[in-house]
Amino acid sequence: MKDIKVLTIQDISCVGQCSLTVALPIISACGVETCVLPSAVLSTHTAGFKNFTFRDLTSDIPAIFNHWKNEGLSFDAVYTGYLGSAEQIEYMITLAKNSIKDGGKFIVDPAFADNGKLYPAFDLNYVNEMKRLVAVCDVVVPNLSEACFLCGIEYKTEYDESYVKSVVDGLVSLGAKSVVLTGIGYEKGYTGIVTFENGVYSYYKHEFLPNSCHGTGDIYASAFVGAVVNGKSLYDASVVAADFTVLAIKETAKYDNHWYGAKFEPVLYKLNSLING
Ligand code: PXL
Repeated sequence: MKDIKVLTIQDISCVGQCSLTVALPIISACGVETCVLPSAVLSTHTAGFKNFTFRDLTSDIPAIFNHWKNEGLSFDAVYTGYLGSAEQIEYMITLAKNSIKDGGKFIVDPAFADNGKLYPAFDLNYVNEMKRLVAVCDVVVPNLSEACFLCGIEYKTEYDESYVKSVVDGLVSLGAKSVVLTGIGYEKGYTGIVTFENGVYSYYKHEFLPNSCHGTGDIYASAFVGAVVNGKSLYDASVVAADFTVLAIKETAKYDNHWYGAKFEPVLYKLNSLING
């Protein structure tokens, strides 16, 4: 049996169904050990709650890395999401260099923007630093807003395939080896995923659900990581993650007032069969 260990670095939003409270159960449900490094602790996420607390954990990272180094710990995959500061990006670069096993994957969800806007905690300096992380990753998993900020391309809500190709090519020219670009829809009622791997562009079209929920990017990226470490190709993992995210959004629509996150928990048991058939 292969003893697979994934490390994910993201914030703990105590309430909000995003980041670590999503990644930990979802990646674990894929049957792999999930190690965590909290980048920050917030009372809630920042998308709709007011007066949230924020504790940046940047200063804890050197001692944590040092301990892991002394213990000889390394990981089959490292997945970064919402970080606590621009300074943490340098630490993530070091982690990628020193703590991923041979043949392991470094997966980066930039997690700093949506709907063409930066999340409140981030600025253009953070975007610039994130470009350095994209340059060393194996797979970048941005939404269109994040990809446009990273590439310096105007964010559009209506576009064609050549626009999307220019965005993917922009990420590749930053150094990303593979790209999984989420939330790309060309027709009313549909959205989808564009993947780029080994010179090949692919597209998976799926239903667009009108009840948009916060945290679905984290659900998507977590299911994607879980599928990748189970040996799925990037395209197949993208399909698993999209189908799982759709299930979670549909589940959320059954509740009248659940505005701050997506109810992935009732459908979590379906994830393993999406991966293993
Ligand atoms: O889902 C992305 C995310 C993660 N963490 C925090 C957030 C958000 C989105 O707003 O605020 C703290």
